Amino acid sequence: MFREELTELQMKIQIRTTLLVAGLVALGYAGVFAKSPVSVILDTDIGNDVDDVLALGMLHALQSRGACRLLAVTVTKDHPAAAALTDAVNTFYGRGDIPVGVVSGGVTPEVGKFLPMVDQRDDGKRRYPFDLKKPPSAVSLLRRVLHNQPDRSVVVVQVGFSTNLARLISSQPDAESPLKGMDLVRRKVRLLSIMAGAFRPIDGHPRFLEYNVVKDLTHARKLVTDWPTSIVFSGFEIGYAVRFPAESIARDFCYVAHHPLAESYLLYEPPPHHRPTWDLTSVLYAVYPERGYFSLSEPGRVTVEDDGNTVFEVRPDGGHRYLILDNKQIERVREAMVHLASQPPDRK
Ligand SMILES: [Ca+2]
Repeated sequence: MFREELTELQMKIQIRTTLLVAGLVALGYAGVFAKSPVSVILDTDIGNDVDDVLALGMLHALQSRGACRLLAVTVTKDHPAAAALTDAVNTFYGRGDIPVGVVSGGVTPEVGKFLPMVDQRDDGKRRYPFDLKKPPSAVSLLRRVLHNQPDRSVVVVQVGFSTNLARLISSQPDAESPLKGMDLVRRKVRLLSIMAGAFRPIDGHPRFLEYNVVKDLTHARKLVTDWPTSIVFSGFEIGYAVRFPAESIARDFCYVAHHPLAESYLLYEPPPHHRPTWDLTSVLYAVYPERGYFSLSEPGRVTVEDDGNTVFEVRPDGGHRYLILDNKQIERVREAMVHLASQPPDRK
């Protein structure tokens, strides 16, 4: 039948049917690719290098995009302003209710280059408001949060020292959970995405002692040996190969007069400085493992030697892998990080 011969009614029916089918196809298409948000816990030494602050900002952008849910942040830098700045950044992104836990007897108690900015005031008002009172211990908070999550659902991102997570797997049943820490992690955690170690030569040096490992060597060795889930390592060489462009700090964060990410960056090292993106890589992999930003090594086991050197041995049954990057991926990763780190908070 020719189109001109259709009655008006037939035309309407045909159009509505076409729209209905197109709608159902679109829904089905979206359904195939829809993914529920990744539940993330960030464990960070925020206050030492500045990549932790950018990594936290990225997690907020990813949460705004529905890609993840930040359940808690635990801190391994043993200075009170580290938790305060974490809460201030969370508050900046409209999520000051995310719980923050702190280490006791941890390493790097010095205040560092940018934590003091959390106490700045403009005309008597806090530049970066926060309302953190007395934060709980990191291990208690980790136990509480994990206990309340569905089994095998949580991705832990560790971008500092191993103090909190090594203590977590040694923890005993308590008011937060009837499980021992090891069993709690085995039951609730799906993956540990960790910035630690080095798996390729750095500037020609085959043996490179990476900061996160050597600063708390005892707990790093314990974690790498005993942690009961898969671990994906972002070695020093990965973030070292992807520099955050100083131009982005100057250009992309100006949507507010004072931005905690940009200000931390500038206080850490004045421009023009293209900071390596170590901690950001572990966040990007944790939330978007399937997007090809990184390649993965074969499965194997990492061991931490007495001096902190990390050695990877291929083993088909090993639960450890490390990230690999080629030149094309470097550009994609950098672009994703720039967009995510500089994404404005949700409008309320
Ligand atoms: Ca860090």
